[in-house]
Amino acid sequence: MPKKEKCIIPKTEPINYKETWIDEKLVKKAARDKAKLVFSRFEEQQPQCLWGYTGVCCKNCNMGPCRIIPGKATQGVCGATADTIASRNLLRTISAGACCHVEHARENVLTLLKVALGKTKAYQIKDKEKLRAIAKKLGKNSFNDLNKIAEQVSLEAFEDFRRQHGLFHESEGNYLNWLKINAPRYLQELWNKLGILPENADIETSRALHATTMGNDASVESLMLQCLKLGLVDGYAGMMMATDMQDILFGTPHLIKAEANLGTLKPEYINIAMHGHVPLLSEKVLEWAKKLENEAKKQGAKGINVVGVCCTGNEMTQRHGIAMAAHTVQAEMVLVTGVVEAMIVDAQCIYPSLAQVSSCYHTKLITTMIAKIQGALHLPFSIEKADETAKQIIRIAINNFKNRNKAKIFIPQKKTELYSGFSVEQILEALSKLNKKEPLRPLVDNIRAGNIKGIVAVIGCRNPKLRGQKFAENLIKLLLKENVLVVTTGCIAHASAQEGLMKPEAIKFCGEKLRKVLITIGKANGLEALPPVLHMGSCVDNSRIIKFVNELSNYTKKPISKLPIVASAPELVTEKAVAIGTNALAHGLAVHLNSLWITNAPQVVKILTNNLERITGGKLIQAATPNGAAELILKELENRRL
Ligand code: BF8
Repeated sequence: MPKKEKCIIPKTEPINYKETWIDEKLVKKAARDKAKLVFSRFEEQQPQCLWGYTGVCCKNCNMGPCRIIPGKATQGVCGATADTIASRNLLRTISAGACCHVEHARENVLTLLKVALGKTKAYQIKDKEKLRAIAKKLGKNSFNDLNKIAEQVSLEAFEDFRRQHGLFHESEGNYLNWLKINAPRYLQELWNKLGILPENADIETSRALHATTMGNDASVESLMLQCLKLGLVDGYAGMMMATDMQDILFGTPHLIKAEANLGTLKPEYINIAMHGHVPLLSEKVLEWAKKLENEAKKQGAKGINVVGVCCTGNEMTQRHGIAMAAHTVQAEMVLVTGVVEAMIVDAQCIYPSLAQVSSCYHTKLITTMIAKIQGALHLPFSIEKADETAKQIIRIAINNFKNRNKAKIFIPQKKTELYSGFSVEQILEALSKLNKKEPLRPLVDNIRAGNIKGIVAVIGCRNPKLRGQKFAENLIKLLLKENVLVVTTGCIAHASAQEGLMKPEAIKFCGEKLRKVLITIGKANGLEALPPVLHMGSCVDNSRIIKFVNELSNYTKKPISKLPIVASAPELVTEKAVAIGTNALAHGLAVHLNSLWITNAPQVVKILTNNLERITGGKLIQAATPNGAAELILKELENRRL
C-alpha cells in the first residue's frame, strides 16, 4: 500500500541485452537515426502511477480524480470504495476490449452479407464446408444456394448486435446465437442462472458504460458478474464470430510452414509490413502484391516481400505462410531496418509512435481504418473499394523503393522456421491419423496416462514493462519440460516462433513422455514431430482455443473446470487481453497473469482468486516470475486431472 501520494515504483536498471529478445544494434541504430523507441518512452514514464497500478484511481466524474489512500481516504468523494472503483474500472476495461473484437466481427459479417447479396466481387466464400456447418447449427441449412445460406448466416450473426428483449422477441432467455450454437449446454445453464447470458453485444457494452458512471452500480458482486458477461460478449459475439467469418471468407488454416523475426525483411525486395488485425485488408494487399510484382521489378527490386506484424502477421502466416516479422513491441524496429517501403496499419495495438519513427526513414506509414495517426497518410478502406485501395497501397510502396537511404539499412540476421495453421479442424485432422473415428481419443488417453500433463494456452501480448526479458519463452520451456503441451496465439506466438519453439526440433525442450507423443503424432502426419507449441492464430483466434476446450469437454463429458487446461497471459497489455482472460474465467479455466491492476481492492481480488472457483470453476492466479508462474500453473493442472 502506498504510504504517501508520491509514486514509488523504482527507476529501472539498464537493459541487459544479452538476456533479452531486443536487438541491441538496432536500438543503437535507432538512437543514431533519432528514432525514439518504446523502451526510452517507458524510462521517461518512470515512476509510473501507483494509484492506477493498484486499481484504486477513479476519474469517472469531475469531483475527482479520486484515489484511495489507506488511513486517510478510504472512499472517493461520492463514497465509492476501493472495490467499487476497481470493479468499475475492470468492467470498463473488459467492455472496451470486447468492443474491439465485436467491431472486428461486425466488419466480417457485413462483408459476408455483401458477398451473399452480390454487392461486392472483392471477396468470395472460400470455406463452403465451414459455412454449411455453421448454417446447420443455426438451423439455416435448408437452402441449396450457397449465397442464400451465407445471407441467412450473416443475418443470424447480425441478430447478436441488435436483439432487444421484450420488443422484437416474445420472451426473455433469448441470447447470443454464437454462444448458443457453440458453448457447452451445462455452461449455458450455469450462465443463465447467474444472469450473465448476453442479450446483444452492443447493448451489453452500452449497459456496462451506463452501470459504471457516477452514481450507478456500486455493488462489487453485481459489477463482477457483469465483467463475466462482457467476457462472454468478447468470446462469442467478438472473437468466435470474427474467426468463423474469416475462415469462411479466407479459408480455415491448415498446417503450413513459415519464418519469423526481423531477418525475414529482404534488402533487395520492396518490403511491405502489414500491421494490425483485420484480414479484410491484408488479404487484398497480398493478392495485389502478387499481381503487381512486375511493376516492382521494373523499379529494380527483385519482387515484393509482404511481411506481417502483430496479429495481422498471425493471420497471414496461418493461411498463406507469410513471414511473421515482428510482434507489437517490435513494430518500431521493423521501420528502423530502413528497408520498409510502406507499413500499412488498420486497427488495434498500433503505437502512434510509428509516425515519428517512420519519419526518420523513407517509409510511408499508411493508416486505413480506425487507427488514424497524425503524420501518416490515410487511405480509407471500404469493402467496395478494397481492390482499389490495395492496388494504390502497393503502388505507393513500389514508387517509394527509389527513396531508400542505403546508409540507413540494417537488418538483424535473425530468423527462425515455424509451423502454423493449427485450427481446431487441423488439430482434429492430425489426431485422426491415429484414430479416425474418435480423433480426440489419442489426446485424452495420453493425458489420462500422464504422458501429457495438461494443455496450457500461453497467449496475449508482449509488455515493454518486462524490458525484453523472455518471460513467455522461459515459462513455456519450463512447462514443456514438465510434459505440458502448449498452444499459443497473438504476440506470444511471435515470441514462441522467434525462440524456435514452433518447429519439430523444439521437442528437445520437452520432457521424455511428451516428446514421445509428439513424435508419434508428427510421424503420422509426415513430420519428424508435432511442434510442442501449436500456433493457433491471432488474438481473435483465442476462440479456436475455447472451441477446442469446448470439444474436449463435450467428448470427455466433464466440465471445463475439471480438465487439465490452464491459460496464461504472462505479459498482458491491452484491454482486449483482459476481456479474453475474463472469457476464459467464465468458462472455468484457471488464468495466470503476471499482474492485474486490482491489488488494492481486496474484495475484487478475493472474488477473482477464490470465490469464482465455486461459481464457474475459473480462478485468477498471479505470479511475476516464470518459475513462480510455472509452479502455480502445474499445481492447477494437478488439481484438474482427467
Ligand atoms: O490482439 S497480443 S498486443 S497484437 S492484444 Fe495486441 Fe496483445 Fe499483441 Fe493482437 Ni492481442
